[in-house]
Formats: sequence, structure tokens, C-alpha cells
Amino acid sequence: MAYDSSSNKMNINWYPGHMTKAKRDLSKHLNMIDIVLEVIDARAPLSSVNPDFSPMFQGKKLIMVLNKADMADPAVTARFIEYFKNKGITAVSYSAKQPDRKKLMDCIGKVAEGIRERYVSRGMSYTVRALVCGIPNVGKSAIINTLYGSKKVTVANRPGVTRDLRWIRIGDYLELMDSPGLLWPKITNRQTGINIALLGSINEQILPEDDLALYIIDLLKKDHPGLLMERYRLSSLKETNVEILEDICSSRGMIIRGGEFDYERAESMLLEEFRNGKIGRFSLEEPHDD
Ligand SMILES: Nc1nc2c(ncn2[C@@H]2O[C@H](COP(=O)(O)OP(=O)(O)OP(=O)(O)O)[C@@H](O)[C@H]2O)c(=O)[nH]1
Ligand SMILES: [Mg+2]
Repeated sequence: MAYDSSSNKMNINWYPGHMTKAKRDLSKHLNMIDIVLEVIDARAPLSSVNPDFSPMFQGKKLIMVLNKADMADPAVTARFIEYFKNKGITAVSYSAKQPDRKKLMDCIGKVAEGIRERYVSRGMSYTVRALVCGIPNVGKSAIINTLYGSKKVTVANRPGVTRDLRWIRIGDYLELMDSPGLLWPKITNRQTGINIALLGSINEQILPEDDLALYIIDLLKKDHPGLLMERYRLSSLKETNVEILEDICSSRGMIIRGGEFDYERAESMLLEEFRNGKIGRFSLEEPHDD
């Protein structure tokens, strides 16, 4: 991994074998799929789009699901929904933690209607098949569970579907396919790399935790100082990010023998608390075109 904090370039080559296999398996089932539900993280909706998907899923109906909206800034999420709408892309915000199942089902239903109507008008039934895909850890499986859970239908592997791809029937006209998280072979944009590392979508060893933790401190200091001060009981924010980290160590009692700050523990804690939404609701990026 080449890491150069002074430029906007980096080079993450983390594309484990199971992703190559999953992508190959997926491409074999493409002709069965009517709708693609691409799950992205509402806190970083642009960084969590997989650029490999759009050429792969050409001709399919697309719905972008901005999941984990319970942890994002709601005003920023609303701007992203508008942003996608302006590009002619159907997008819906969602939270598998506080699910509004009807909202998501209505959105899928609207897109599915256009696909089913030819069959329904001839008195035939048609099962609409939607692939749930996205980068790792964005909540694909959690979303499927929320949709499946209240319907109490059986989960089963269909013949012809490989072990890693799994069809789940939801209600009377829809089947969803859960799929393994997929990245793309080379992540070259530094900001994208940082964001998806923060979201927990790439292997922890790829980007150093200290850089990521200091990045979170920097972002909060600039955009949400109140959240930082409240969560870590800081009466003021020091000049540098490292000093703030030290104050967090003091406030949380993260001191090692000899009175030194336990930076590593505080960094891991910060990342864990960010990933679980404990610091508060905020987003990592705003809509932009480039
Ligand atoms: N707060 C919050 N957490 C969520 C939400 N959706 C999923 N999670 C959590 O995010 C983590 C990942 O969820 P999964 O459903 O396993 O994600 P996935 O996209 O299927 O991940 P892979 O299968 O590894 O690609 C879990 O800890 C979930 O509990 C959400 O909307 N809000
Ligand atoms: Mg999953």
C-alpha cells in the first residue's frame, strides 16, 4: 500500500480471491436479475459506490439504497437523495437498525411494477428478482433480514445458484439475492480509501488506525466540534489533533504504566465508536461531481 498524505492518490490493492470468485459467480447469474439494489453507506454514499458495478449491470433497473441512515446527518442524506434523483437514479435512504420496511418495499414495488405489468396483463405471474449488492459491511444482509423477517417466508438456496449467492423469497412477487461484499481491484483515490476504511469495508490492516483516528478527530473538530466535546467530555478543543487525542486518553483513563498516553487504545476506541454511530450523527462526505 502506497500512502502519501500530501496527495490525493493512493494505491490499495486488496482484492481477495473470494471476491474474484463471487464476481465470476455473479456474472453467470446476470440474466436472471431484473433489479439491482446497490447498497451504499449513507455516511459516504459516493465513496461506497463500486465503480465496477455500472458496466456489469447495464440494462438492469437500479435502486441505490443509502443504508445506515440512522448514523448519517439527515440533512446531508436528503441532499444525496436529491443528487441521485437529479441524475435520474432511483435512491432511497434506509436503516436496517430502525427499518421503515414499507418505504423500501414501496420503492422496489414501483420499479418492479414496470417489469411485471407485461405478464400480469396477460394473467401470468412473474417473480421479480433483485440482486442486493455492494461493498463489504454496508448492511446488505441486514437489509434482507428486515424485509424477510416480517414476512416469515422460508430462506432457501435455489438450484443453479452457487453457495455464496443466496436467493430469499420476500412476499408473493419478489426474490432477493444476497451477495458477498465486492470491492474493485485498485482503489486509487485517497479520500475514497480513507472513507471506506472508516466504514469498515476493507481489511483493518490496510490503512493504519492512527491515521484514520486522527482523520476522524480532524473532521469532527472542523465540522462537528460539539459532538467531539460532548462524547469525550472535553471542555475545549486543543490546537492539534494529537493533543485532542491525548485529552481523549485522559478523559477515558487510557493511560499506561509510567503515566503515558495509550494512543493505540484510544485510536481503536474512536474507530469502533464511529463505526457504531456512538459519536453522533454525521456524514463523511457531501454530494459532489468529480
Ligand atoms: N446502525 C446501523 N447498523 C447497521 C445497519 N445495517 C447494518 N448494520 C450493521 O452493519 C454491520 C454489517 O452488516 P451486514 O448486513 O453484515 O453487512 P453486509 O453488507 O452484508 O456485509 P458483507 O456480507 O460482509 O459484505 C452489522 O454489524 C450490522 O448490524 C443500519 O442501517 N444501521
Ligand atoms: Mg452479508
